[in-house]
Amino acid sequence: SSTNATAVSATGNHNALVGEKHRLSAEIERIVQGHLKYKYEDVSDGWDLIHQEGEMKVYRREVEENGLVLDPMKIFHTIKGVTGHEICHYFWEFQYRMEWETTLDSTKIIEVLDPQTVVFYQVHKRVWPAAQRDSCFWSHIRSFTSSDEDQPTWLVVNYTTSHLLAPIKSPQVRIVANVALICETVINEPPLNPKDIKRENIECKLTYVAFVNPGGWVPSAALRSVAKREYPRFLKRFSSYVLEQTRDKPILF
Ligand code: H15
Repeated sequence: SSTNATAVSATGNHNALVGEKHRLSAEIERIVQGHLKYKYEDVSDGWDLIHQEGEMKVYRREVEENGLVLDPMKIFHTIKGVTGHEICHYFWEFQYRMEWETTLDSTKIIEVLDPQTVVFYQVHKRVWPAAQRDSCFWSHIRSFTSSDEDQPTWLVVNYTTSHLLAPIKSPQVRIVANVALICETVINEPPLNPKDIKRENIECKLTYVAFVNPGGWVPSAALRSVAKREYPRFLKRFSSYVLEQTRDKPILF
């Protein structure tokens, strides 16, 4: 249940119209394009496959800066029976967050920038022996169609931002992150009439990338073992949540 999920009344931005420019438009464009380019970077060099389970492959690149672990993560997964639109819908929409997230104490929307972009403030569960963490990030959802494919690609990007409604209050430590979920929909053995496409004909190929700076100090070994356990756990739980939510609903292309 979403007892800890509070929506601040669709805040001050009365100009939240589709396509409308706002103070974060240029940054969002730059970060989104960066992810799309990076998505095709291959994982053979410098990346370690740290977990594999069914269709899911979890890669990590070990990076440390001043003794702080900043390991980028890259996960590939294929989920049968759902579309990329459905996966991104349940990942982006505030109302479902507390139903699949197990690593949060609370989540709220503190600003609506446009119909595809909101600012979240989240308090994270203490998963390691250190100060509690929080995060403040814009979250943007979009779809686009490249010429050689009929199904659109869907993507959600979560990117740390500062906000007047989310001041840093020590001893709480702020997580800095740049996370993207990119989804492509594949239709297998497409029936002649698109109306006849069944869930058994579709699958979603997803890429989840995370650049996370946990802030403060965290022991490297502890953080790495938490990450190795928690990322696959999140993707398994989230994908079964989406399967369960969509099972008896019409397909959202
Ligand atoms: O992506 C995930 N969750 C979303 C929606 O809640 C938020 C996330 C984000 C986190 C921090 C800052 C900005 C945005 O995108 C699923 C996250 C699964 C995390 C698995 C736990 C890993 C523990 C080690 C890293 C600590 C930082 C948490 C990401």
